[in-house]
Amino acid sequence: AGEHKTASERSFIMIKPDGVSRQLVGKIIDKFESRGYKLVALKTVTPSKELAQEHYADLSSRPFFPGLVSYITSGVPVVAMVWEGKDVIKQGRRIVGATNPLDADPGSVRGQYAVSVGRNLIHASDSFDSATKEIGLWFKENELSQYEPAAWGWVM
Ligand code: RTP
Repeated sequence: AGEHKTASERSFIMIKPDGVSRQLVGKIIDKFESRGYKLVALKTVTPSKELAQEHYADLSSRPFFPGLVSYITSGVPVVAMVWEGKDVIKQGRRIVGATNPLDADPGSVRGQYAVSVGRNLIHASDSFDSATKEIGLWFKENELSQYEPAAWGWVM
């Protein structure tokens, strides 16, 4: 379990269309940036139905799947990001909070800004395997930046 907990661990984080519409992008990015994580990639994407279905393929048999796909493909862009750093997959899930915002810690993104599971603002990879799959689905290799943040030695 420890082998991926290095400074090079990466997670795919996506601000969903409600986060963009509600102009919460800066506040959300700040939580990752000020924790010390390194921004590796960021872009807006207006997802196609195919991309949304592929991203949520594991949930395709769930009753909320069609509603989830329409939410993600509302026509408002999402902000797709890759963040890197120590334990970022698990810590990213904590920053985001529980799936149902009513169960989310008040200091988390969902606990601070949302009340509805169907409009829960943000996605974070839930494992090393999903992070690898999702980064590959949303980004090309040459969209992932390689650099050393100035503060990296002080925070990681
Ligand atoms: P995400 O993948 O977006 O980070 O969310 P999650 O792991 O916390 O939750 P997951 O179970 O994977 O569900 C994915 C997204 O589907 C929507 N959902 N709606 N109406 C419902 O009961 C319901 N349940 C899940 C949410 O947008 C959830 O984030």
